Amino acid sequence: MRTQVAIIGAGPAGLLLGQLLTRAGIANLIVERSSAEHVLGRIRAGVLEQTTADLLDEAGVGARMHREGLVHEGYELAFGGMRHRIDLRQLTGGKHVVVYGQTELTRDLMDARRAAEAPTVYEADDVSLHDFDGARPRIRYASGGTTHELACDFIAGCDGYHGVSRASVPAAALTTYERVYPFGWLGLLSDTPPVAHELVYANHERGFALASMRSPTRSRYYLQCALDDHVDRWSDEAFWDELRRRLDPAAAEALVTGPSLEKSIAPLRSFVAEPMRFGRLFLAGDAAHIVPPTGAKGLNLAAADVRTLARALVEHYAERSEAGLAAYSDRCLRRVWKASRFSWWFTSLMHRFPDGGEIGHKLQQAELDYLAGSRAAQTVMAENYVGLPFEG
Ligand code: FAS
Ligand code: PHB
Repeated sequence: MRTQVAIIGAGPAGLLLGQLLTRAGIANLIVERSSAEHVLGRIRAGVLEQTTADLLDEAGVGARMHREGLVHEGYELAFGGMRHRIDLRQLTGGKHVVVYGQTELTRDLMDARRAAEAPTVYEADDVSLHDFDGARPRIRYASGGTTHELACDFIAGCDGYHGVSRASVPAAALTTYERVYPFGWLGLLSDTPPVAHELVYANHERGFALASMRSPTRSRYYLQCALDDHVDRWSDEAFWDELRRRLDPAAAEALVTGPSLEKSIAPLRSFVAEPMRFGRLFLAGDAAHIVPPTGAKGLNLAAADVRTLARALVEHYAERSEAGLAAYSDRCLRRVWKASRFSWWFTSLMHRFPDGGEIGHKLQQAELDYLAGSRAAQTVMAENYVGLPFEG
């Protein structure tokens, strides 16, 4: 078997890359370890930068996002019992974000791929990468009890943090940077109306909380929890009680509770692998970098990588130019490191650090108090939250 681009992973990065390549007439095949249902069952990101929304339009999959997504022109910071709004539109000269769940974005991409009859192998086992440092890369995988080999021109490693792509790169060729945070996020999804029209990020002495949403009738909440915590220890009632304690009084009063549709704990880390290219293997999305979800950057960085890679591959095939492929890693990493910094800063500002002591909380309160009163500080925060402009 042969294709032009072999894509490993059918998460947002792999599916979005596949969609952009298919629309450009570049043959591609996606191999995915899990079933499509399992991929859709993972509840993850909720906020799209405008550049990500624009890319979905470019990929021809933005229609439902425009119908069902929620345009948010600001969000609120809750601390000291009060809420302070960050006016994204005013502070960034008109920009906003779109609240649209990763699950729905993934569903739209799967539907588009099916409609284009582009090949996807789900529940592929034992995926392995070969000869990507040469001119004739290949991947192997097992499906339906048979081992398949796929020759290709390029391999896109879109298989996330635990995937096989980055793991296939010789250790000596890779430099990794990692910071593991001393807490996780306990997330809950419920068919209840959100506590507010916009997202509320809460800094509380008991720990961080986030009130997000998926629609006017579906809410997504997060509580900072201990690294050794377990989701089975949290009844719905215990979750709601703790959330009320951490939200400001107005939000706690407005909180509508109900049965959880999903509850899970995610660890938080900052991780970057350099470079993101190895011969004819290109890493994109979580395969190359992880950010703490506080800044809502993970999914948006994956989309930014894919935008850069798709353009470079189109340039290679249509114009026989290698410039985009040569610049891919450096171009992506400049954006990745800026988003990593913002995500680290926002996480450090909003969470209770076990070894931070009382002074840690006091310093956070001082920064939040400064932020609430400084247009300059709010502008810096808003520019990063809506997503920095692309270079070139
Ligand atoms: P993904 O991990 O989404 O997709 C990789 C795909 O590759 C998966 O489908 C996997 O099954 C497949 N795969 C792995 N190994 C393979 C192999 N050997 N062979 C074939 N396929 C393989 N971001 C936010 O902005 N906000 C959030 O609130 C948020 N919450 C998150 C919660 C969790 C638990 C996690 C893990 C991430 C969260 N993220 C969040 C980040 C998340 O949204 C990612 O940034 C986004 O999924 C990145 O997409 P991909 O790079 O496609 O990686
Ligand atoms: C979400 O709704 O899942 C979400 C929103 C904003 C964040 C993180 C997660 O910063």
